[in-house]
Amino acid sequence: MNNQDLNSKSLNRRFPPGFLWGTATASYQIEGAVKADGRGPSIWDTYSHTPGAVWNGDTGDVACDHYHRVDEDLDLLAELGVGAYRFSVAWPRIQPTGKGPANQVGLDFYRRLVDGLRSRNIEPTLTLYHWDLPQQLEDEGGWCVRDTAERFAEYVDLVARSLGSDVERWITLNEPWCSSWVGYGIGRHAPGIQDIGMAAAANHHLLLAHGMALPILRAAVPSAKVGITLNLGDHQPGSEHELDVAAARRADGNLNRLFLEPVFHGQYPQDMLAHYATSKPGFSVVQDGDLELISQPLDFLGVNYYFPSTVVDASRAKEARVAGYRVALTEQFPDLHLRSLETPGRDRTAMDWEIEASGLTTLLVRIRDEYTTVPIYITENGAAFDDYVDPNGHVLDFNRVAYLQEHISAVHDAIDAGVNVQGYFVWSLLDNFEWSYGYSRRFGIVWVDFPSGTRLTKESFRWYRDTIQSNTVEYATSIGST
Ligand code: IFM
Repeated sequence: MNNQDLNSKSLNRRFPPGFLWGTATASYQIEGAVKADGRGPSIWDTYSHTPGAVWNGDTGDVACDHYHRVDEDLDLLAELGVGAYRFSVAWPRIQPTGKGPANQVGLDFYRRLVDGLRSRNIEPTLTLYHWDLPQQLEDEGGWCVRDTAERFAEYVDLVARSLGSDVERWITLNEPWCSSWVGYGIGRHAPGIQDIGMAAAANHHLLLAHGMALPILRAAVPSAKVGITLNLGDHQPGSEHELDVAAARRADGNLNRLFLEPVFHGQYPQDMLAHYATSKPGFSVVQDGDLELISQPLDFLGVNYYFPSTVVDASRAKEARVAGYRVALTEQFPDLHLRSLETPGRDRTAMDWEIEASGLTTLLVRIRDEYTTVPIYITENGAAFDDYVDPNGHVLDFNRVAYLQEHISAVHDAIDAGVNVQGYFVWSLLDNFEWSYGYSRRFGIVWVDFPSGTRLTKESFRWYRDTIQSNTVEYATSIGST
């Protein structure tokens, strides 16, 4: 198709009645108050206070001070008009050392949040683990040891009994790939360990924790809708060369199939088991019965999508350069023996992530075809840009509006293709602590002035509010003329 074949048309696309619109945050990224009311230290407190670990030496000590501004943030959610809010519970607020009885004051905070949501007709969607492992458990081996999965199950029981049926949806884990491979494999997240064998063991123990939590949640809250949130991507080979196709398959194995296959098919992918066979302890930690636990039925799958990837085999970087790509000089995971390509002409976010919404549609269709037909919620999608408050006091983040519009349209494309997507959550409500990037990357649809904590709604907030109200997304697309 050439340019003359293209007609630009504006379409309004309606979402199914009851489609759930939401927004998401996570405890360590917004709460602050790290020493308040008996909260214990987490691995992210330790990591962020390690010199050189986080940009500018930023920490989550204060963050958005959400712990003290929860009512103001609830009012923002009401103004936005969302049907659901996804937040996470900080394990060290509930069990300061990761074990033992519940710290009631910690539970009270989340009770107040849940009640505040319900009184505003917003459905709570609760993530039980968004990376803030109690430091004490890390000192005893962290996710590399089986015991942490057992401790997680006990913690889940405490939270489930306390908040019970007032929480609509329960998400066991957020992005276990990041906890395991980024936290233990390359050390760019807490606890900052660089050991591929430990990362593989953490991968399994995180999924085991998910599996152990499921019957506990179902027993404590029979009405609970329970799922897991995975960060997934669409990996394309830079060419049809068999080495590049194999490289894309390895990248897909590490990010996607190491999680989707055990959760939905009760097995780890054979090619990945072979790939990590010499990394110890690695997947040798898997015990009889674990995969049965991990693959118990779910009520939904949470999908976090941000960007697609194009890769070639590391040995073919030169050919890719000749073909016009910019090629990464190094890779996060040398053992995968691949190089990422920058697709010429594709825009990028402030995270340097390529913007390509069709990757989300491709991914969703593939999940339906290869893994599951349970309802899917896009539990995170959004973008960081170099926002600023203009002289009139506005944040006119039209680039974020465009990003959201394209990606919500891509979700609609998936629904049109028959994928059972039932909701979408923007990441994130607030600018917040973006892990090793500290406060240098802003994902919020609400600006946060970090020195004062003042909130200011951005243009994207108003655009998303209108989208929710109309239950449609308007977008300009190029459609081939016939
Ligand atoms: O900020 C994170 C979030 O905690 C997990 N998913 C990706 C987001 C953007 O990097």
